[in-house]
Amino acid sequence: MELFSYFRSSAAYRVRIALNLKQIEHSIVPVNLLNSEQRGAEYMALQPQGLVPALRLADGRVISQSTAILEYLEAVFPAHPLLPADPYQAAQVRSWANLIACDIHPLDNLRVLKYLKHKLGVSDPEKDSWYQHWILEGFRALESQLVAAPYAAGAQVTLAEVYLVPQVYNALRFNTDLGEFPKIRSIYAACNELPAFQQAAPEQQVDCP
Ligand SMILES: N[C@@H](CCC(=O)N[C@@H](CS)C(=O)NCC(=O)O)C(=O)O
Repeated sequence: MELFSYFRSSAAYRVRIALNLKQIEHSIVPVNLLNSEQRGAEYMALQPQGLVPALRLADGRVISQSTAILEYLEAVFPAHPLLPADPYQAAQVRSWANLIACDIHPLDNLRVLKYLKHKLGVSDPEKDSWYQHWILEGFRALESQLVAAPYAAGAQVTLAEVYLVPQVYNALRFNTDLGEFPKIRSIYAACNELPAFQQAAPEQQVDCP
């Protein structure tokens, strides 16, 4: 299978982590967001929203939306499960993943930041403040719920880390002060000790300059 990815896309980063954790053979096809390749006719034919990631299966079928891709991988490759067996704990993990995927990430997406800057005339410092605001608000709610022993839900790496690590990476890239989040910082550090996370990092991607 092929993952259409951009090295700094946190939605693609989620899928790269899961592919590595599940040890699924795949190749990465870079889509350069800064050159607007995601809006080119070739890519739009695969993913009509013009967003990465998209996963092309060996038979040519395509899945878009990182959450749908992750659910597909979990269903087809159940080894190295990314959800706890207990239904309540699984719901908690999904809740944390959704907090990031639905309530933080879309507000800080490239197209939103471009709209703020180019259509609404927001200055760079104001744009950065917007970016950090939504991360801090989401992380405050998340921090109070996490177990962090050593991972979000306990001893098992789950979808919580698949969503959290890319979001923390982005927060740090935009100089967000994470001092008030000791659990989030320790989970991030613990995950970055694992080869699956190390190999999925933006710096390891073929399209990283
Ligand atoms: N909900 C989508 C979000 C995908 C998304 O926002 N991708 C970003 C990169 S993280 C993107 O392609 N942005 C291109 C743009 O904004 O033009 C998913 O989870 O796959």
